[in-house]
This record gives sequence, C-alpha cells and structure tokens, in this order.
Amino acid sequence: MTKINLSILALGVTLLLLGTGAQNPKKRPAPSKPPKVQCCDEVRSLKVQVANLTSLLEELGRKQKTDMMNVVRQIMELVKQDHQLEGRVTEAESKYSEINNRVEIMQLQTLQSATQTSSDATYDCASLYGKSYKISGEYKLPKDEFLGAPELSVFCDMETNGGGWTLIQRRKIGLTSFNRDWKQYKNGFGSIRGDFWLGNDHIFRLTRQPSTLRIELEDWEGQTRYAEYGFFTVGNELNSYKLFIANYSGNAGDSLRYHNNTNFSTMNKDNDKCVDDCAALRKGGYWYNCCTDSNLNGILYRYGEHTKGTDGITWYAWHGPNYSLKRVEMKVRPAGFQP
Ligand SMILES: [Ca+2]
Repeated sequence: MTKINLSILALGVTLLLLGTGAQNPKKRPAPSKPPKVQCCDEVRSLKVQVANLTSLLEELGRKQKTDMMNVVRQIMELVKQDHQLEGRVTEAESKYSEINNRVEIMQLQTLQSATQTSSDATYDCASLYGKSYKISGEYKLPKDEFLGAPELSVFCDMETNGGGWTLIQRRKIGLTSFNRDWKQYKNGFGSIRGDFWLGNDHIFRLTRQPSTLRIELEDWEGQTRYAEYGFFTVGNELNSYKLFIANYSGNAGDSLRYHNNTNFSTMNKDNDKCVDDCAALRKGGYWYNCCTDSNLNGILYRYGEHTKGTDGITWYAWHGPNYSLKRVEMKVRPAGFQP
C-alpha cells in the first residue's frame, strides 16, 4: 500500500468513527426523553401541590395565629374585664365601708349630742312629751350644767290642746299665801301638785326659747275660759323679769295686755308704773302696771267671799275687778311644739 492510500483509509476510518460517534450521543437521549418529561410534569404538579399545601398551611397557620391572637385577645379582654369588675367590687366595697364609717360616726355624734344636750330631752314638759311621756303629772327635770338648768320638779299637762305644757303657776286650794317677797318669787314656792309659783328664774330659763303661754281659768260656777299668748317671755332678774307677750287667742279676753312690758313687783320690790304700791294693794307678786287688769297671784277667796275685794284672783275681761276666780293654771311650752 501506498502512503496516500493509508491516509485515505485512516481518514475513512476516522470519518466512520466520527460518524458513529456523532450518531450515538444523539440516539441515547431520544428514548429517555418521554419519561423525563412525564417525571417533570409530575414533579411540577407535585411542586404546585406542595406549594398549594404550603400556602394552605401558611394560610391555616396565619388563620390559626389570628385565631390564637383572637383567643389571646379575648382572654386578655376577659382578664381586663375581670380586673375592672374586681376594681369595681373593690371600689364598691371601699365605698360601702366609707358609708358604714360615716354612719357609725353619725351615730356616735348623735349619741354624743344626745348626751351633751341630754337635758334638752328633759329641758321641759314638751321635751318629755317628745320622749313619749304623755301622762300628766309631776316630773323631775335633771340638773344640766350645759344648759345652766338646775334639778327641778315640774308639773306637766300632757293633755290640754296637745300637751307638752310646763305649769308655772296653779291656784286651786287656797292654803298657800302668794303674798311673798322678791326672793321667794325668784326661786318659787308652794307645792307642785297644789298651789305654787314655779319661780321667775325658772320661767326666764324656760322661755329663753320662743314660747307660748296658756292661762286657764275657772269660776265658782264651774265654767272655764282660757287665754293663750303665742309669744311669751320674761327678762332675767337684772331686767326685773319684765313681761313680753303677744298674739292673744282664747275666750277669756285679753287681760294680760295691760301688763305687757312691765317689770315684776313683789311686796318688797315696787317696780310698777304707779305711784301706788300695787303689790301691797293687790297682795301678790305680779307684773303690775297701775295696777291691774288681771291679778292671778292675788288672794284666793272662797265662794261667798269671792266678790268682796279687789285683791283677789281677778281677770277683768271675764268677771271684772271684784270677782276672785276659783281656779287658775298658767303653763308654757315651746312655740313650735308639735304634739
Ligand atoms: Ca309703785
């Protein structure tokens, strides 16, 4: 063989080899190409499914998270409400306890003021009436430094016109003389169940509060009349127990008006508005003017004798200057008294 022949042969072989070599790699993927596409589609589908599931899970997770958050929020809200309720309960409890405290303080204060003004409760017959003592009779008013009130026996009329009356004078028996001196009229005399004068100091003290005076009269024929003064007070001893009255009502006539604004006089103290000595003339202690239109502390003349003098127990507006009445009661109570 020649060198050219050999070269042609080698080229031929090379070409052949090249030809087969190029054909083989092309032929290998051809049969595996269809399964590879199928696999990828499945994978893709799976991937999509996975993605979907993931997104679903994520969504669920989010939802769960949101739900969880909501639950937590609700729990927190409940806790908050519970706290608020608890707060309200505490607040209510503290308010209740505060109110309770105040009530206790008020009760204590009431008790203290009741103790402090205990004599206010027993200051006179009206206060006794207020404490449900509603039977007429003798009562003892206790001493009270706070009100400057001494212990005092009084007679209470708990029936007439609503009751609550403290008697300051009574005439009915006639054995007790009323022709007495200043000091005796000042402190009082007689028997609380019989004839007596309560005492100008006591009358002054009783009428320091706005008071009403009621005068009840009885004649020897058994008739009764009364005179009431809606306003009644007397001055203190320095002012000679000066009389102040107003607002008359009644059926006996107004025979005390003439004595209004006059000082008290007794046998040993002529404070009247007359050159005469009215107390000596009328035989009693009274708010003499010049001298009388009434003389309730005069002499109690018995039946038969009762028209013979001008120094008897008189009430001019009813029986004139020469008729001595059989029975008299003078009584006071606070002006605002409500039975
Ligand atoms: Ca005189």
